[in-house]
Amino acid sequence: TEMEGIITTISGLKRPAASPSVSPNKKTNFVGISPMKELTNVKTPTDRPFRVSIEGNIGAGKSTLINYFSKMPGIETFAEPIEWWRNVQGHNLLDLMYSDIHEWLKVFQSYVQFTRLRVQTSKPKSATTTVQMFERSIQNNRFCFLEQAYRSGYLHGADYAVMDQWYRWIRANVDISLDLIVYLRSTPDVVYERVKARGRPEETGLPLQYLRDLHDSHERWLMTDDERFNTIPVLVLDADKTLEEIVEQYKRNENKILGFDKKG
Ligand code: D5M
Ligand code: MG
Repeated sequence: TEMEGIITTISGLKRPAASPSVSPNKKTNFVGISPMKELTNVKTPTDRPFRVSIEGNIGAGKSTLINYFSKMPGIETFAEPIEWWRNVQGHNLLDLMYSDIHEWLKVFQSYVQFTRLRVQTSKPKSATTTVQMFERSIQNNRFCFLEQAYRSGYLHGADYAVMDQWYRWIRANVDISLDLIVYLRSTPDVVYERVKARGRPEETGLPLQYLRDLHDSHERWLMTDDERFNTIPVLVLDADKTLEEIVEQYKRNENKILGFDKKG
């Protein structure tokens, strides 16, 4: 059936609007600053394209999904700007980060946030653009990687606080809203094998534990009903399957992924 392969379907569509006052004593998934929903000055334009972000662990199949949809008319796809990270005026920031994470994660986080903001605020290239599809998001950077970095002790509380302040200002003043998150949910051992097989030079020596932590971080962010962590609807797909089966899931869920279910 159409539902096969979906663990949870659009878990957040009917969530009530978040109350701006959240008790500070309420149990939190987050170690540091709770990502409370804030009042924003930004009104999401009703005529902008449907914005969907593809999320998941390293090696989960995000690029495969992006490639699959990139050939369709009206859909603009934005692969992760990894080439920007590899060449910042000649510096390979991705490589520096993996070779000395304590030293380089800070500036890497800061640069990733900047590049994601640039990508996510792209004006539609044409009047016929109905969907903008992103490989990861500025929300991912804030609630997944930054959170993990702080939790793992790679970031000082002060670094974390500065990044959080930036994020809050951006959210309050720029339209970074997303309509849907597609979460390619995987098992760390499975993606570990894929990452090894892919053999991206910067990622050689990436420990399984890092992928486990990153997995937990995605789970805390997306597999929760607590609207302080995520207010965006989530479609969960099983990314442990073979590549062919994963593409089948994309096909079966095409209308949801492209927002056609919501219209009309
Ligand atoms: O690969 C994207 C690569 O970039 C992977 O090595 C993870 C890394 N990445 C992406 N965003 C961040 C942040 N914010 N912090 C640290 N590392 C990051 P992919 O296979 O597309 O997942
Ligand atoms: Mg990728």
